[in-house]
This record gives sequence, structure tokens and C-alpha cells, in this order.
Amino acid sequence: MALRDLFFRKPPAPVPEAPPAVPIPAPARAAAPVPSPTPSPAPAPAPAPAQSPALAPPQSPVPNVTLPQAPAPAGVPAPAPDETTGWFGRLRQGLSRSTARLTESVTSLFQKRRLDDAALEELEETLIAADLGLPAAQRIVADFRKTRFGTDVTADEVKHALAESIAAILAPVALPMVIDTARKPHVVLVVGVNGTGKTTTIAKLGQHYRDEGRSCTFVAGDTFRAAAVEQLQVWAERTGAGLAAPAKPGADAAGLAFDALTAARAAGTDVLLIDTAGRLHNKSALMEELKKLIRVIKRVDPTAPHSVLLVLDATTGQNAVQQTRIFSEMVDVTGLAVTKLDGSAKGGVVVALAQEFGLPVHMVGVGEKAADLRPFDAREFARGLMGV
Ligand SMILES: Nc1nc2c(ncn2[C@@H]2O[C@H](COP(=O)(O)OP(=O)(O)OP(=O)(O)O)[C@@H](O)[C@H]2O)c(=O)[nH]1
Ligand SMILES: [Mg+2]
Repeated sequence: MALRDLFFRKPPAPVPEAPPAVPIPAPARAAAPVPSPTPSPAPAPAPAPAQSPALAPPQSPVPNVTLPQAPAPAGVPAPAPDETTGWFGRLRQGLSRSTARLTESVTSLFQKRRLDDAALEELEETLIAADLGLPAAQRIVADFRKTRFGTDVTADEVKHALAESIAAILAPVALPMVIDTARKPHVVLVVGVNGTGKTTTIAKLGQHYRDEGRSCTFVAGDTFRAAAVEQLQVWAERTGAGLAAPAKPGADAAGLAFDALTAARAAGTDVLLIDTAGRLHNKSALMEELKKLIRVIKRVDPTAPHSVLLVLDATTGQNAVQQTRIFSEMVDVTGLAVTKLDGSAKGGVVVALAQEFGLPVHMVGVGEKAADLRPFDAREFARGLMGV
């Protein structure tokens, strides 16, 4: 059976003995005790999970690639998420600065006011100032002109109508990243400029796959920075993922990815997540490195990479739009992860991205912990952004 699975599933019903919806082939070796990953943003390394010889991962055919530990059996509930406010509450809380920026202007603009040309023009300016970008702002205002021109509106009505218009722009791009488990491994190349949250997003994905019972290997493709390798190593230990680390700093990232993919294929690993450098000395060097990496992994699997995930930092506003343009010219970006929506005043940029590129927005990050990555929901986001 072709094991196609949506990347994110709803949390399982709290009945641990229920069989998984999609059976995951049991790993050949004995299941390791499930370590309870309690990741925190603190960089202190978690203790490596205890390994007896019987539970040690099988030998990797490639040196400097460690294979993943046995994943938790599917159906084992994930560690309890921080449910102080619930996911939607946390999204709203995270978006509160973006929301305040938008709704304060809308409220002062529309104290029971006729929706005339001047009002529409001011609305367009407000949307642009909230990082929605010109094309989305124009589209929304055109909607308003068609349906409400000349009517008297209140600020509340405008907020609700804006939420609907924004949800309509976001709905076509709110798509999960589909992992094809028949691939073994499904290769995800993670790209983005430095500091956007690539490594953290890989860690969050690793945690998610482990919770689903999938095995996962991280590739520390940012080989020049020892700290980048160490950061990924810590996360690999916390999440039980395998790790391909460079033999020495500055080792060829493409060669490392080649070795990692070779080892992952031999071991039947489910997902290979390749971290990449965000900053090289110039744009063409970055482009060459990414292209070379893709060329080289295609020698092992001509269909790889199966996903190219561009990670964007929501706090950078319109820069995220520019980054998407540049990376899309370099590589075939297949989807976006938007991070740091907690505390960004520029969350409106997600609307600009949707309108201008139409690329799937797979997931959003709202914190530094492994559980702080969620599927992107158009309506939830639009309502959160408008505070309705
Ligand atoms: N608040 C918040 N912080 C985040 C989020 N995602 C990542 N971060 C933080 O952002 C910082 C940079 O994250 P990294 O994952 O190291 O970013 P990167 O893209 O790998 O950076 P380079 O390796 O330097 O290119 C870290 O301090 C993360 O903890 C998020 O969703 N919310
Ligand atoms: Mg990194």
C-alpha cells in the first residue's frame, strides 16, 4: 500500500490503544524506550538517551552518519503540549501586535462611516502599512468596493469583512506538507536566509515525525559553523533523530547530504531533513551551493528533494517577500514555513506571500519549543489577525 500521509494530523483521540489510522511499518529492531523529550529553548544539551548494546541503532554504512533511534510506536500520545491558552489562544496572543496595528487603524477610520472613495483609499493604505502588500490590499479594497460601496459601516463590520477577504486569499495556500512514506526517505531540503528559524523548524519537524512513529535523520548541511552543527546535534538527541554531521568544519555540504541519503536509504529511514547555510559570502555562492547539493543528491535518488521548504521569519515583514522571490529563482521552492508569529507585528506579510506567490504555506512557528509548530489554517489565521 502506498503510504501517503498528511504531514500534520489532528492529535490522536486520548485512547492510546486505538490503532493508528495508517499503519507504520514496525522497525526491524526492538523498540527503544520512548524518551520523554522535554525540549526547552535553553541551549544546554539534553542527556543522550540511554542505550544498551541491544537498543543501539544499527550501524550506519557511512561514517559520521548516525541512524535514528527506533521511533515511538505510532499512537503513543505526544508529550502534552503547553495548553495554558490552547493553540488558537497562543496564535492570537502571538499575533496580538499585528492585530493591534491593523485594528487600531480600522477602528479610528471607521467610526460609523460611509464607505466612499476616500475611506477605501485610507483602508488600502492601512492594509499596506500592516504588511499585506499592494496586490493583496488592492484585491481586498476591490472586494469592498464591489459589495459595500456607499454603505454606512462600523469598524466591527469592517473587521469581520476583512477577516473574510483575508481568509479567501489564504485558503488556497493553506496546504500541509505531504510526506510520501513510500520514498524512504522523503527528502526535505530546508532553505532560507540566516536566522529565520531553519534549524529550529527541522527540530520541530523531527519531534512531530517521531510522535507519529516515523524515523528521521537530520543533515547538518551548514558545515562552516561549528555552532550550527552542535545545535542540530542537540536537537537530534532530544528528538531521537539520526544525524549526519560533517567530519570537519567546512566539509562539502553536498557530499555530506550524499552520504546521509545513502545511509538513510540503506536503513529505510522515513524522512531526511537537510539543514543548509543561510549566509554565504554572496547570493551566487549560496545559489551554487544549493544547486550543487540538489545535483548531488539526485545521483542517489533522481526524485529528490521531494520537498524544498523555505523558512521565513514573520518579523522581517516585506523582506520575507523579497526572500521568497530570490529563493524561488534559485530553487524549486515547494512550500513555506513562517516562523516567529509569536511577537511579530508584521504577521500580515503571510497575506502578501499568499497573494504574490501562491506557494503553499505548510506551517507556522509560534515559539522556540519543539511543539510550537502548527499547520497553517487560513480562517483561524485571518480571524486571529483581525481580532474577531
Ligand atoms: N519566538 C520564536 N523564536 C523562534 C521561532 N523559530 C525559531 N526561533 C528562534 O530564532 C533563532 C534562530 O533560529 P535558528 O533555527 O537557529 O535559525 P536558522 O535559520 O537555523 O539560523 P542560521 O543557522 O543562523 O541560518 C533561535 O533563537 C530560535 O530559537 C519561533 O517560531 N518563535
Ligand atoms: Mg541554522
